[in-house]
Amino acid sequence: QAGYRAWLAYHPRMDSAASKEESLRYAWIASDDRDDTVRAAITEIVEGIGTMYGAAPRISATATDAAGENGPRDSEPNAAYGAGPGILVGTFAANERLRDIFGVEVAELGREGFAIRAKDGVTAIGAHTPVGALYGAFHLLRLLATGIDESELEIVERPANKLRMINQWDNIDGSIERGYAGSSIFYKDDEIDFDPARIRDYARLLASTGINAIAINNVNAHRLESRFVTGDYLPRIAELAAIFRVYGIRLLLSINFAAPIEVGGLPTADPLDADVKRWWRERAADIYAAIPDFGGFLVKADSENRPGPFTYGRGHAEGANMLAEALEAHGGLVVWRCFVYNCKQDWRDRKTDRARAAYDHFLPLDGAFRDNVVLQIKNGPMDFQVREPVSPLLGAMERTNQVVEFQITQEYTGQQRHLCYLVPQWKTVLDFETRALGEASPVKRVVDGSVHGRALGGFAAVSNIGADTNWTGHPLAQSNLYGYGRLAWNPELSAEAIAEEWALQTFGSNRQVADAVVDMLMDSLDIYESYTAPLGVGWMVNPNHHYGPNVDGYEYDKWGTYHFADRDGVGVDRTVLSGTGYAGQYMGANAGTYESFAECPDELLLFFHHVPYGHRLKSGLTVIQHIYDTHFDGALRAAGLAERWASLEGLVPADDYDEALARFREQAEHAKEWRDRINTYFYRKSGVPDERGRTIY
Ligand code: BDP
Repeated sequence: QAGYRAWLAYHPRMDSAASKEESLRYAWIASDDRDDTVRAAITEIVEGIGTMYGAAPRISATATDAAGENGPRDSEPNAAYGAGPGILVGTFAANERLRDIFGVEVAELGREGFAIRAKDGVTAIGAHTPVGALYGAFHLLRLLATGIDESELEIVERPANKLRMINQWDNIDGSIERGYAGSSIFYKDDEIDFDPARIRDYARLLASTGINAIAINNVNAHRLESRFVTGDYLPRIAELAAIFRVYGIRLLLSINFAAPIEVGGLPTADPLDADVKRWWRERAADIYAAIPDFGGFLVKADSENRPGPFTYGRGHAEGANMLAEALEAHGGLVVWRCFVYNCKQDWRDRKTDRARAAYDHFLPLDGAFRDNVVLQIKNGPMDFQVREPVSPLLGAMERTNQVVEFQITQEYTGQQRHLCYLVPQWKTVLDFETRALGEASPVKRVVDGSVHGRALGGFAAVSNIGADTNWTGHPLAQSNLYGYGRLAWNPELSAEAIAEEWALQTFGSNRQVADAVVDMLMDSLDIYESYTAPLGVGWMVNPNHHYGPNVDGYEYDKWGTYHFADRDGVGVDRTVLSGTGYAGQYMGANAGTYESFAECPDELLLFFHHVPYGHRLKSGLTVIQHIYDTHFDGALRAAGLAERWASLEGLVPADDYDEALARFREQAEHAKEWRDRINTYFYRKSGVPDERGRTIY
């Protein structure tokens, strides 16, 4: 099936004559490196160029071989090397020829960067490390697949972020928490059970975008998953780590904070208890014996009924530091999540505000965490809604490593049945000016470490893949996984440029297809937002599974997710003056902007303020009319997506076409349901008719 190859499809170039000519430019490929990662790079290039141009480069002997120093090594004759145009790939240390070509600039590349230079017929990809060379290979293939095949190239790239991580929410029973693309590719029936070829293909997809870390089990680690840190499971986990290692991806495990009790038979999991500390040190030693480059632990503690240090009257710093000490000697990290809030709060207590929780819990701990601890902070203060303000915790801690956490899996954004390209949302977050240090402290600079001079930082995100042949269910949802990796590597890339890269690589170089797909992707977030919860208020979804409209589904529940709609108005008063005080958590002028009724941006108005239905937005519309208009409009535009997709029949692979068309049709129907439920609800509450006289049931 077409979707399986995703953006590594390496479609044949359209014009076969031109294609033939191009292939002559890559007659051979050579490297003096012999490790698995550079070999993987070579394999990828051979396959990619072979499929795109119809003629694969010959794996040639190298410069050194040609000089006869090492004797014949590969079966290929030496004559190919240097004789015509070809590709050199590898590390500077191993390849004298690459050192000659690149000279002095190479120092800037860091551990994961690469340089590409095409000149005089030779395309050279050089890096300090094998994984840098691999990233360079994928980059060259991306350029070729998107139609950039200059005979002269001069490229230097290095990732903006150190940590570029994926979190799998996969459970050992084979299910995936918030997974919308089939069952797990890692587990089945309470066993670690995988097809190595599929894991390798996942690693290729991830590495091609620059992902360098993966936590392979759900942050909610339960009984069997708690045992992952013990000997029983380590051999299989080590096999997984070995596959990912070739692609420069370090493996992490989500741990259960209570594992010393549940697995270790200790009476306590108190982080200050000597036996508990020893138990974790022993686990770390076992893990590193099996997986020498193990990445570390991802921890969800004291959150949504998961155990944590609070049970013992200890704080998050004490909990995280205890684990960090166990991993430190081995070079491991503790990635500690800040998604900590009281999930049993009461709507009658208007001073308890879930939005405040991460900041209230963690800000006082700034500077208290060890150097190998990274805090993982969700992009917004609530939970991956289509629209939320940016978490005020990002940037507020000056002496603490932080990564931003996104959700690629579309839990609240249509569950991969609706189209919702999330890259524009992530861009909004990354470009948000935190004002941590005056005017030049956007989130992207906070998490890359540069604002506060932190050595460690980056991105984490919840994966959207499963065992479905096309990985993501909705074929176009692949763009979110691709886009996440690309942004983690370079947050300056535009959402549109990423969409275009993705479309060209995935569907081939037909411009009509690429343009249509890019336009649909770029419209999709706004369309989705239009027919769902309005103006930043969020949460009007069915409880538990979170799919489909249910305006009051969570309204009188304990989860702290309210809209407070009554006959007069709607929205949550989070001001300092009269509300929960959340607006005051922002730095500098941001606090005032959100506090003020007049200055608060329209799209977040109901997140910060409880306003009358007749309140006039900056757009000129009243709140109630905005709700009606966006919902009518959103449903129409959702139907339009189905039509736009239908215009591509015969131009995209049939499997993808059918799979997506069925989903677009469902989306169009479902958007009408959203429209009618939301509009009817607010019409009944407010009694205000639609100015434009449309029927509201
Ligand atoms: C929420 C999900 C829940 C996760 C939680 C988390 O509904 O399944 O466990 O996030 O991030 O979005 O821990």
